[in-house]
Amino acid sequence: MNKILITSALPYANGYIHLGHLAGAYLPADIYARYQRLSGRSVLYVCGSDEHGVAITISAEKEKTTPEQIIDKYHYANLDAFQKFGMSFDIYSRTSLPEHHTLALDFFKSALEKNLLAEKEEEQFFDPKVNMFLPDRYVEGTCPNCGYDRARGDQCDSCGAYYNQIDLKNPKSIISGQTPIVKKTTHWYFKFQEFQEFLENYIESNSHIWKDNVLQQTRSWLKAGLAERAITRDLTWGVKLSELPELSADKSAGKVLYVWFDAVLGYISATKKWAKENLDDESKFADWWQNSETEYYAFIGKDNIVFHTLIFPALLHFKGNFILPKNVPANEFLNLEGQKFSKSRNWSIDVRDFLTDFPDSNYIDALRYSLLMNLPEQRDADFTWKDYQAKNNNELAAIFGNFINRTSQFLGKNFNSQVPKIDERYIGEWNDFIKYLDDNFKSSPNLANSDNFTFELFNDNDKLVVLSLWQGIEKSKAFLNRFKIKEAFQEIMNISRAANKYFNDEAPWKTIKQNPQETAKTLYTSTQLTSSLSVLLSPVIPHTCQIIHSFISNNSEIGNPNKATENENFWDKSKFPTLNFEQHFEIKNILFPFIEDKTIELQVAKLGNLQKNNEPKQEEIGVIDLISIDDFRKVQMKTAKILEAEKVPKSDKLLKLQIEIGTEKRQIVSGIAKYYAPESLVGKTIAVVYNLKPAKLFGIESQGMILAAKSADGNLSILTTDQTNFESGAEIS
Ligand code: B3M
Ligand code: ZN
Repeated sequence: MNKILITSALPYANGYIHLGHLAGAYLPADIYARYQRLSGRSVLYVCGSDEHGVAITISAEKEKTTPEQIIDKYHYANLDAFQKFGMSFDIYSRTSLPEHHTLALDFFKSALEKNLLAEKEEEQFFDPKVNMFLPDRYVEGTCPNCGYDRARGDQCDSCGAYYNQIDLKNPKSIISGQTPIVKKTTHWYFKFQEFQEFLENYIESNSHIWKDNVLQQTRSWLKAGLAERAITRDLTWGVKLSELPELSADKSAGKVLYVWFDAVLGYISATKKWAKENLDDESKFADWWQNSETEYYAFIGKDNIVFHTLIFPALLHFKGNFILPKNVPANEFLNLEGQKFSKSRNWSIDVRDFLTDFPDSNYIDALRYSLLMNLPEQRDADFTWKDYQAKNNNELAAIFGNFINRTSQFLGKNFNSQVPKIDERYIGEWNDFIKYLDDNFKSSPNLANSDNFTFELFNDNDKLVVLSLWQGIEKSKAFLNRFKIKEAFQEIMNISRAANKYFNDEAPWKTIKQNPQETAKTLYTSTQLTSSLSVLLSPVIPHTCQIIHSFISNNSEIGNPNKATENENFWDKSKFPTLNFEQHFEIKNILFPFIEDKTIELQVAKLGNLQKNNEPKQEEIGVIDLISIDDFRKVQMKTAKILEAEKVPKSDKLLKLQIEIGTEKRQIVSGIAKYYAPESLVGKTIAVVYNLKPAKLFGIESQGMILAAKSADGNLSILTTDQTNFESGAEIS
């Protein structure tokens, strides 16, 4: 199978992403996606913001603003944080897009046509003071199951029970604080029970590969028996049923789809958007979702399990021709310094705050690494700053970085920073030894040994280190196939350990005096190990590996989306020697500088501290209003490349530009038509305001703004980068 479809749970655009989220559904999926791309598979990694649901309308009410403003604020902030953290999404979409609404309503319509929906009158809490029904989280009370006194309308956070809202004891409206009355309303129910047998078969046919925690929850739902579930709500925000002409207006008025019904379909609408933007053909989404050659993996946190193992599969199944998740590798929760993440107690680390304090890529990669090594794969895990420091200092710096910097420094002193030229037969022996291992031990890499292989040039150290390389690669693959991502990369780190030991045992600083040929071989091997490790660790520390690739002109990738290198298996190739003799090899940076105690202490002190820094006062000098650096930072600017430009019909001022910002594509409408011929703009690297709210100009959507200067005499010049081929997506500050 060569097509791997990966999704991560769509985060609500209702709050900033924190480290707990990363460890749950994002980092593992990104590592997996990068690994699969590096292994030569065709990967599509899809995510986006979940922009409906009552949590968002409640936030809007609390912040006295609109749901649109809430979702814009968090969508762009989270997208930016994800990009800086190194998430390699092929697309990060939004469920508020009209295309998504169309798709979700189409599923609803099909369910109606297939007689899978039942219309039922039911009793619901209603808040007479604000004249609205109170869905789900709009009401709090005492759990009918365990007595927890802050249970939500439909679910108890303490015991996990789901119940009928009106069974909640001592209900209170969270809007008015008053006790709601019970009133009748009509909703559509999905006949979930009709899928009981189908889902049982689906789950059991996958049970040998799914994680225990996922199976347990799913089976207990099946055991209790699936029941009808309401899939509409009385709300004004969401996918409105009134957009569906098939329903009579009086029935659909004031009704929206239940957020979970549309959210899971967000994966599909995002894929459609990707297909339209990248292949110019929306229907090509089917190559992924309606293709039995695709393996689909849905990464989520443990609170989303049944929505992905039962509800989503039921929807995919009834609609017809869709593939189902082959695995749903749900993680448990990450704690922070021994306690649950809590925004209200400021016991949290938002990714954007981390990035403000640690903007350099080595810190970001160290975060990825320490989160990985603490992934809550089997049970809840804990992130501590001390551990972050230890993982950076004792592992990334002391093992991986140290080996590479030693190799590079020794090469600088003794080999003119070039990969040493050695006896070709040594390379041949390396290749043959790998083939021997591949032929004999692939199914049991643990047992691999060199007993039956005849060496001519390899000494014991060479044998050991090449065996470690091979074993690390084979074992990592086996673990990754079972979604044991932490273990997979412990194996890769073991290669680093073996490489360090190799360098020590070979002691090139000694051999250089008596046996320079031996030294050359040691250093050749060490440069090759560096090169291999920079491929194998790319999924975890992509920024650093990209730097190494460029320093040593490695013709490799870091697992970013790149259709041009599809089918190239960099993972397996890194078993073999690939570097050229005398190619330049020089690592110019300390890859992972030490993190001092005081840096960490400062961060720990921030936790639980509810005092926000006062905004610096604005000073006034003359007529210029001075702004603080924080004000300036609110405007995010990035470099962008112009891919296409055309005149907007019937306007003599506007040009419509298609631009690329890193991996993202956008359209901007700009009032520069009088100053630039469209074709003269293509290929330029320009500056754009990245977090500007989209607007429509002449009915055309513009997603951002181009920076341009206008002189007193009315001349206009767009700002371009000084270096002509400067990359797009770079921060401007
Ligand atoms: N937005 C819940 C969450 O963020 C929800 C996931 C949707 S996945 C389709 O935890
Ligand atoms: Zn309870």
